[in-house]
Amino acid sequence: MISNNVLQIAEDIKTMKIRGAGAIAIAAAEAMKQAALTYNGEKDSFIEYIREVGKLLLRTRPTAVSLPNAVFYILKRIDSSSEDPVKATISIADEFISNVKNAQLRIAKYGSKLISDDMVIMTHCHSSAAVSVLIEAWKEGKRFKVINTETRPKFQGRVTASILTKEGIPVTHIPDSSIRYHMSNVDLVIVGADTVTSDGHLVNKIGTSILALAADEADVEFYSACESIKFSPASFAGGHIIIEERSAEEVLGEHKDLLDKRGMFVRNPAFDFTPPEQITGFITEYGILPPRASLLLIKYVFGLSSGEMQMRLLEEEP
Ligand code: RI2
Repeated sequence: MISNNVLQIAEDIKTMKIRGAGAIAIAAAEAMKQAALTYNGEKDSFIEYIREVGKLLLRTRPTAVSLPNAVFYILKRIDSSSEDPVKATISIADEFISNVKNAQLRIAKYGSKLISDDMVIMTHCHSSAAVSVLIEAWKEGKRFKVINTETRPKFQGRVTASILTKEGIPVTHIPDSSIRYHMSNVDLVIVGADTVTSDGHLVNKIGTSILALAADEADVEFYSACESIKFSPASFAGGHIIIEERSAEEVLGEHKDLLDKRGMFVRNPAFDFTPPEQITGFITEYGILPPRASLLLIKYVFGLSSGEMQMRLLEEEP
């Protein structure tokens, strides 16, 4: 039986109490570590148990690849470790979490090089990677302004506005629908990433593709700040990216009685695709890569066969 603290982390990811592609990967690794720490079954059954925990985590949210990448990082290494699998899970999970945190620090440094004084930088939703770039540049003494979208329907832009203003960074908070209106005043766009495919498509919070389109039209550079765990090895093996479709209630808020009207439908996809042609680069812990280098990064970090391995486990019945 899966322990309560592990079930709780899975529930928190599902309900978006823990959110953001990086944060859910770290939470998944932490859940697997907790599963090992609280395991009291037969030694021989542990591998089966930890795979079940992995599958439970994989079912929480479908789009951000950082989550399966966290789970597979741990499962793959337990299989090849000579250490006792319970102990190995704990140390591998710690290693994963520390790698992600180091990656975030490096991304902040690389990204900050793109920023100079007096720039106006637009961002969307709340991405801890994008925010860390802005904060690093500010701490280095650069002085710029940020325009940030509120990001309906869950308003994660408010989190961004609150973090940036706490650092002293001036923020203009705008409705998503005014992105194109403001683009003529913008010098640079930096967003996060939930998934990057092997051919360089960016999957990120719904509305990102509108931002990229408007930036392209206005000849503004568009970057996505993302750790290598946001790149999808499965996309190279023919895996499809599933776009999470969320509830109608989230869109309607206090007007959910509208749902009772005949002929009334609501759609609420949480992410969209931005094509590589509209992306200037990905700010990763390995440097700033053009979208066409995505497959190279996947090969370097995961190995080309990892996509098929991931897909096999994903296809297994729970
Ligand atoms: P970091 C978020 O998704 C946003 O789409 C954001 O750009 C992305 O995760 C990456 O976030 P959600 O969890 O890892 O709010 O950069 O649906 O924090």
